[in-house]
Amino acid sequence: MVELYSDYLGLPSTDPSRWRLNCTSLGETSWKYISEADSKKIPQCNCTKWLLNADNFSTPEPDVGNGDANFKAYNAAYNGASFLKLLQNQDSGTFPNQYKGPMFMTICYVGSMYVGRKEIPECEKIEIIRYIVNTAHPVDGGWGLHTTGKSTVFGTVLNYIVLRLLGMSKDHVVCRRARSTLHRLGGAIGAPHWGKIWLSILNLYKWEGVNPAPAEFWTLPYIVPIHPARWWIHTRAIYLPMSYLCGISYACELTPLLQEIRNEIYTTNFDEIQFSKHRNTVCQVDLYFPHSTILNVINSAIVWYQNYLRPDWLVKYSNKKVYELIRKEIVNTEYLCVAPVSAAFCSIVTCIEEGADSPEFERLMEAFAGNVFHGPQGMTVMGTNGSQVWDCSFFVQYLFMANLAELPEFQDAVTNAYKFLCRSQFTHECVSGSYRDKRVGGWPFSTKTQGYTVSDCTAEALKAVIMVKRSPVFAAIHDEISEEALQKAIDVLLSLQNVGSIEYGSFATYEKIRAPLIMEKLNPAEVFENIMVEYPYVECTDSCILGLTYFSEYYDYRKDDIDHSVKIAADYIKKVQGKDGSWYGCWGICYTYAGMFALEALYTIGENYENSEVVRRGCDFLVKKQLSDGGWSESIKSAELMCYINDDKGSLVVPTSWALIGLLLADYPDKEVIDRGIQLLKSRQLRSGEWKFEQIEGIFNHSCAIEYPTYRFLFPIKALGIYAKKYGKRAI
Ligand code: LAN
Repeated sequence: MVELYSDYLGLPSTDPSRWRLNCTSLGETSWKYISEADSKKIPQCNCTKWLLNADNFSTPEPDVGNGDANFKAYNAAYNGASFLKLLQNQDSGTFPNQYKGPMFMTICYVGSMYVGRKEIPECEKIEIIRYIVNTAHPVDGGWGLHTTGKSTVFGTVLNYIVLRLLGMSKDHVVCRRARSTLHRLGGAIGAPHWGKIWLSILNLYKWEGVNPAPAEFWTLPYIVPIHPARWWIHTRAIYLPMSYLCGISYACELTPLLQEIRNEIYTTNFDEIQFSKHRNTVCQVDLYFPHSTILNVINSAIVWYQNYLRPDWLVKYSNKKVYELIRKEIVNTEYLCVAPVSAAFCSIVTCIEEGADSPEFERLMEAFAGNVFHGPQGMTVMGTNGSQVWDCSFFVQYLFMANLAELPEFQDAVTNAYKFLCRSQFTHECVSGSYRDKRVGGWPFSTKTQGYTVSDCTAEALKAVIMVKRSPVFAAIHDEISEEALQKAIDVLLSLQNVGSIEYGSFATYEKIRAPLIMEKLNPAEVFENIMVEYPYVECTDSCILGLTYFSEYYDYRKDDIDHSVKIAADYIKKVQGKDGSWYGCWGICYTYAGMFALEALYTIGENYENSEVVRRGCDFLVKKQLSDGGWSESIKSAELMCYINDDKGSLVVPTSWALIGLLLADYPDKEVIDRGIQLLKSRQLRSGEWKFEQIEGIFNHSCAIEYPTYRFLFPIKALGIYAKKYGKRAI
């Protein structure tokens, strides 16, 4: 059992056996704390027990367990899949998990509820406090941008405020330690832009000290290259409601509690702070991406314009346009919004426009529950409302790749995941005027409700669905999705490929690149990089190749277009390979992640170690990084510093699997290298088939780590399965 800081401190906790996870057929989750009497009547499902670390979680008893003399890679893949099957939710077919890591999300829930004067249920309060306490930095008691980061002003001030809003006393040791770290870092005055925005909304800072986000941008014609609708989906979704709030300098009512907090988070007296001088004051520890000079000049000009020229009517006019767009986002995502940060700001705007008691605000807060997730350390707000489609696509594919999907004992699990994918494909377009692309045929990362197509999620889901449709064993469910629906997915994928000169052939995340990459110079967020516009991503490009090539193996639709698309995508991948043979990954950590994707893409177009220089260099890079125990290890620092760095913890299961998959698919000739990696994966597996959490696997925007709890099952199963398929069931 992990020792939790909250237990050590004697903080209250709820009874894990009373929590129930509700999951709709579309994969939307919400947690309910039921009464003791009900909890005796309504059973808690096995996957929920696992999520909460319950003692009575029942694990499979394997035929051949780890430690037995004839325990081979095949058995390890089999046991891993048997274990993962237990984590599948029966109502949806998904693998619900606490998709956590970022430490600036919980304020979104607690802050909007506070602004709307809605009470958070006691059971949630207790668990949110526990999560924050349990993720405090062990040495200084502060919080970082993400759970494994150093303490920053951003993380510390926001989580401190959450604790205080939820009722923790300022004299509690947790608050005292956090406050002293916050003061050591210079106090709340050094919060980055988004931190300052939250502080201002909560009346803990003054808007004149916040860099501007003028709503007027939204009134420009789309043809203007810097129009916000050309920005990356997340950034524009966040700046949209933010610009409304900036425009009216919204601050919630100053309650006695907020008054107290004002006196706690600064190193000087609140009333003496000249906020307008602190627009650009950002603590050095927080600063990952400093402002460009051009941004500072533009900001000063806008501030001057806002102070001396800006007519009231223009603010009203722009905010009206902004609110219309917010309404469209709400409709397109059934009140969820693209992700929690924008959801919170949209909720606050709605609260202002419609009132705290309006059904609109209530529905937004209800939908927000999809982002709130419980776990052994407590409850938190996740990076998105889950990773449902992404996980199910991999589950289906990797069970096929490991020759397990068609075994009777896995057919139900594959069927459930497949049906979920079929239900999750987009079937209707966004309302017009939302600045959104056509989405029918696409797939999202999480749920259909969330509503945003992602290029690689579409490609991976498409591949998974075709695998089931090609298998005679699954004949009864082939018609769950029509061939025409697959063709629509192809249309979406082809429409997403970039054709600009620098990024020719690549794929970005949600849309084609809509604005020049140089726009990054205007990135105001200070703590993230590559957020302004879409960028070409090697992993997304790789996945798209997988989806496109797999489709065209079995169907004739748009063959020439697909061939051309795959060719230019592969050229792009080759072009961006580093001199040392590596690829830099943006969504997983980091070179091992991207290496796997690139080598798999090249494998599908027939390139391997024998016949391709690019593949050879890719493999040699990975092999050089193998550690003496046969495993691979990669640290989040790789992503931040853009060079390969091992993690302090030594070999890790997930990067080892990534490297092995790349080498196996590339037909790397030295089997000894691969055998040693396979041994490591086997040695880390428990007899039940489980692999325990070792290290955070994902990243975004170069600086923020995020956990993918299913990766430590999916990728070892894939690696072990491909190995067993290639070298036989009796190989090590
Ligand atoms: C994700 C998670 C999944 C991820 C992959 C599918 C793995 C990737 O290949 C494409 C990009 C995507 C969809 C992605 C984009 C950015 C997200 C949504 C996240 C990393 C999860 C959280 C993050 C979101 C931007 C968080 C909000 C913070 C901002 C800096 C805007």
